[in-house]
Amino acid sequence: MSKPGEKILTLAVVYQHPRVLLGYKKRGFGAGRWNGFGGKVEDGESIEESVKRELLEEVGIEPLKIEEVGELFFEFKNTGEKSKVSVFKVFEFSGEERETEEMKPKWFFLDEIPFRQMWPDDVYWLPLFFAGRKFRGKFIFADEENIIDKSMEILK
Ligand code: 6OG
Repeated sequence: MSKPGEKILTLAVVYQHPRVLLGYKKRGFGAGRWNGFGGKVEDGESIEESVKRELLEEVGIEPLKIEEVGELFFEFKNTGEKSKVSVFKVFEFSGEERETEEMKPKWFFLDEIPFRQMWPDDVYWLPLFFAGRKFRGKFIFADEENIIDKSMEILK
């Protein structure tokens, strides 16, 4: 369920142990950071359909096996923006990842993840993601660099 003023977003991370596929965001919100793939859920589409569309648009792959593994709530004190991000794990896909106008993809080994060039919340939940846990987190940001409050709950 979404609350008034809260944006509903998806984030899909392709994980094929021991590597993870991330994208370097070239434009828009979060530009200059490595992240999974995703964006706003549009009117009339399901969350899963949105994940499929974003993966095709941003990196040219079609997910074949996905699972929703987490929920992240974000609030930015500087802009008042609030969002809810559904995090998906992509186990299998077809096609070959390619660079698009929005994202430059790259495979990383788990011990090479560029946390310093990622959103500051990622260091708290990505380890849970790789450990196969389900999670719910809430992060209050002062601005795009600084977290002022957080909570993380492991669901399973
Ligand atoms: P567009 O605005 O480009 O979608 N996203 C976040 N991802 C992480 N790891 N941390 C955050 O902390 C995030 N806030 C948003 C959701 C933005 C994409 O970025 C994700 C979307 O996949 C604040 O349509």
